[in-house]
Amino acid sequence: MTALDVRPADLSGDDFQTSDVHRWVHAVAEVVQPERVVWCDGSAAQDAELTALLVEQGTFIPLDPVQHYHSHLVRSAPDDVARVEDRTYICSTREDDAGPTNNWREPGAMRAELGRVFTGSMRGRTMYVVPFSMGPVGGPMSLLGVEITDSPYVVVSMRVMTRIGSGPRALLEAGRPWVKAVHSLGAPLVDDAGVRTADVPWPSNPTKHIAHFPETREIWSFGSGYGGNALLGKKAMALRIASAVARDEGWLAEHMLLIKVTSPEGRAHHVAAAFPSACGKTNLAMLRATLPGWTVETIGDDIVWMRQGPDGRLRAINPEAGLFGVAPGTGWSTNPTAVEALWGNTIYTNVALTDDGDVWWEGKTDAVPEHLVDWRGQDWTPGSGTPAAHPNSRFTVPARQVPSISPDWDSPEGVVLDAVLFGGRRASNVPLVAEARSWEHGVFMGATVSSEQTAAAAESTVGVLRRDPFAMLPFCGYNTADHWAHWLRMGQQLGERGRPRVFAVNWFRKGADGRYLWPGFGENSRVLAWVVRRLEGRAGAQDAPAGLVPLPGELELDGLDLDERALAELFAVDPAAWLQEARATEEFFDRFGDRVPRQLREQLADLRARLAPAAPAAPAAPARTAAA
Ligand code: OXD
Ligand code: MN
Repeated sequence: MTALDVRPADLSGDDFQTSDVHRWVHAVAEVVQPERVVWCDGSAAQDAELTALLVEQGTFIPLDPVQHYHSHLVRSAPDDVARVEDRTYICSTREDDAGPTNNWREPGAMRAELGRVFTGSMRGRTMYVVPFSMGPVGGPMSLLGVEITDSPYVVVSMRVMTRIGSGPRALLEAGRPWVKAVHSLGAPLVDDAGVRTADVPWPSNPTKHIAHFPETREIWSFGSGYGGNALLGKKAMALRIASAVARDEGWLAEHMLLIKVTSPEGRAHHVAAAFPSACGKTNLAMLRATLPGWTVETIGDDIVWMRQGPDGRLRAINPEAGLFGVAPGTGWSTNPTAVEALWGNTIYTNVALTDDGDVWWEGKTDAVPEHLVDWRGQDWTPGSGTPAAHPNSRFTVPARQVPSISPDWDSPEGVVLDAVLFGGRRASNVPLVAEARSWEHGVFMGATVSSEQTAAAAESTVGVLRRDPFAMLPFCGYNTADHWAHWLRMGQQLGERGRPRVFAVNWFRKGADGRYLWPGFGENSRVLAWVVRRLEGRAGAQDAPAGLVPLPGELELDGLDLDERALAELFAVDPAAWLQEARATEEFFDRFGDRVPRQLREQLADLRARLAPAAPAAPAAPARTAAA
């Protein structure tokens, strides 16, 4: 190894020796008892060594180097394929600080449990120490972390997803604050009696714990090697821990994409958007505008950190350096930009392998290959009756490879944020687009993000709203109602001039025949154009129960095959259905008791008043003709 390579008993050779990091690494090593400790420097040479090791172990399958420069396929264990939300814990001192939508564990009890499972958990393995930065190294909005892991797959993935190496290390040595993250596969190679067993390509443990201690800024993850369970800079640190830090320090850490939208006149606006998982965030982040003259550039596809800048405006960064995207459904017809980003330097997990060393997943191409090796490593044909790629299979790729990446995607000071969108997968009620009437109404829109359950769920739950406030349900590191209060406080702190405008969007509304009314994908640029025109004061709106919707003629629809009836249905208001939704919202709010901010109860009362029979008639549908 090129970096320091020392035994736990000999950590004094490390140049972190006087720092908290050194003491912590030493203490962790004493518990997990690795065979050796390797400090990761982020260098290409170390990455090449680890890649060679992963190939040798059978974890990495090298892909055809002509079609896929420096790219590899990994197959996980079949029972370690996704985040484990039921094993994900928030360990705040008080249960109320975790709230009813998180799994709470009393910190002392959790530490005792973790002590049991982590003791000796790295026996026979190498313990890697990965200093990393979320956000540009040394940037005013960035945060440092150190992940300890016994998975080389995690190290090479962290090198793509975060900034690791000497830069963060120098800042740690200078005494900057940092987040402690410990990850173990829970698969020691040497047992209590000292007997060694052979390794497997994807080690893991049937028992899994993903524990967060927001008060001490610590993450302890055991038993899983997959994605958000193991790449601890992402959901665990950049959302769960960072959201709690942001609450304390007056900023925001959110589950959002971030784009730059430029109008035909060349004016740029930055837009962040929160959607629950699997609602097409990556597609919107890489949208190819169909509306002539408009362009969309990518800044981030999953996480946004926002802080008030020196000029009083809210500024935003993407704290990640890579994409950990869901492969199925990302294809030449739905997101060609993402597919183009995958020209090389990509780690594929749980996708299928073609006979000529290429990768494939459902939706990558319209034509389905005649024969594949599926994500389990078994022969597959179109008649197999099972997916070739796991539905949660992933690509891990550097963000700089995305062809639509904005030149300021890694600006340390971030970009000024002009608008925030909230969206869910809503077959009914929620119109294509509506602007919030006020900051409080915008927070209400975020707090009521939800998706209707589809036929994939049990029949009894079809149509039932699954709540996902701010799209943060599995990612908020504290009480969700306090998160709403924090957004209200941020609005006050930012003031009228500093805060972004807020919109709700819904690409998924269906007609009476069950078909989607809106084509989505590139055509969503028409909605972004209306949002931008609102920001510029150039588009009119009318009041509707959901918010301010486009005036007739103000949504640019030229060249779109959308009939009048579909357009009317995209904005139709069914007061009875909305009142039913308001009742469901009240029940949801009641779960949080008196922690729900008064302003959100007022917004709910306001919605009901707008739906009362005496309220003015529903707004006219935006007419088909373009205004611009
Ligand atoms: C993700 C998710 O992996 O939201 O980004 O689940
Ligand atoms: Mn996500």
